[in-house]
Amino acid sequence: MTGFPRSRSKTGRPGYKSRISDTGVHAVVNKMPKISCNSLFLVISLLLSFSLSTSAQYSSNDYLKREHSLTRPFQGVGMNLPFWDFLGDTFVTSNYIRLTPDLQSKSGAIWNQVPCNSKNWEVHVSFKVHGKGNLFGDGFAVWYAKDRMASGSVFGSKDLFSGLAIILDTYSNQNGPHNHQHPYVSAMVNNGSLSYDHDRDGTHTELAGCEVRFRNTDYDTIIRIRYENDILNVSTDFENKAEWKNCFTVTGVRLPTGYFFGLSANTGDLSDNHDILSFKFYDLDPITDHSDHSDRRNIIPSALTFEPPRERSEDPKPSMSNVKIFFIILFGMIFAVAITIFGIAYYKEKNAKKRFY
Ligand SMILES: [Ca+2]
Repeated sequence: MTGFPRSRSKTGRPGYKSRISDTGVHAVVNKMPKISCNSLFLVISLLLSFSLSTSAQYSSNDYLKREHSLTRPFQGVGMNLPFWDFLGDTFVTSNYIRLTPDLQSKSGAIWNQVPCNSKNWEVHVSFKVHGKGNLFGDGFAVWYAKDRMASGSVFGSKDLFSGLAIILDTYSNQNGPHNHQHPYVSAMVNNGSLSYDHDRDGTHTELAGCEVRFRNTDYDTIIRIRYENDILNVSTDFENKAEWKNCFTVTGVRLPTGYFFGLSANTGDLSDNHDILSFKFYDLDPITDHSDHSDRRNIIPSALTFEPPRERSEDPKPSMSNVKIFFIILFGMIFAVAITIFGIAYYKEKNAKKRFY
C-alpha cells in the first residue's frame, strides 16, 4: 500500500496532507503552553519549511489538466459539460454523472473531447455503484480508446476497440468454474482485433485483474490508473483509508498518444446506478524531457502478454439436468406400460379368436 503521493493543494487530493499538518501543529502547540512568541514562530517556520520541502519532492509536472478532468460541482447548461460529450442514457446533476440509472437495459457513456497528448499519465476516478437489488449488474469501464462516442456491447461501448479498457465488472456471467469472485477489476489492451467475451467475463483477453468490493458503500470509492514508461498500474481506495491498495501492475504495455478518455456502463436484466463523482487526469511527463523524442502517436496498442487470438477454452458441456432425466424415465415407463397393455390385449384377442374355430 502506498499513500496518496500528492501534496500540492490544487492537484491530487487536497485535505489528506493538510489534515496531517494541522494535527501536527495542534499537537505541538498543546504540548508547549508556555512557549514564547519567538519560539512558536520558529516552530511554525520549521513546520512550514518541512512542508515546502515535502512538496518539492513532487515538483515534476504532474499536474491536473482541466481539459481531461471532471470535478464537482458539475456546472454545465443542460447536458453540456466543458470538454465532455454524453451518449445514451447518461445524465448529469451538479453532484454526479449517472452513466446508467438502476433500471433494466440502460446504456450510456461520457467521452472527453480532447485527445490525450501526454505519454505518461495518472487518472483518479471517484465513483459510486449502488442499487436496490440483491442481484445487480453489469458494471462500468474506463476507456483510453481511439474511437470515442461509439456505443456498443462492452459495458456500453463498442467491441473490437483500439486502446485500453479498465473494466469494473459487478456481475459474474460465466457459468461453471471461475477463478475469481465479483466485483472484479481487470485490464484489456486491444488493437481492434479482439472481441470482449461477456459470457466468460473477458477472462480470455484480460492482462491482469483483482477481486474487489466497491458496491453500496457509504463513502466514495476511487480507482487510480497509472501509465508511466509502458508500465500500467491499477490501485484502489475502496475502503475509505486514503491510501492506495495495489490491484495489479503490468509491464510492457504500449499505448499511443492521441487517444480519448471515456467512461461507460450498461445494465441488462440486472441493474445498478453507475455514478461518476470525479475524473482527475494528471500529466506525468517531465516539463523538459531531452531524452525522449520518440513519436508515440502511431503506436499500435499492445502488451507483452498480448497473444491474439487467445485460445478460447470451451466450458465443459453441461451434464443432463435432473428434470430431463426424470421425464425420460417417465416417458420410458409410460411407453413400456403402453406396449405391455397393447401386447396383453393383442394376446387375449388372438386367444379369443382361436376358441371360435
Ligand atoms: Ca460480467
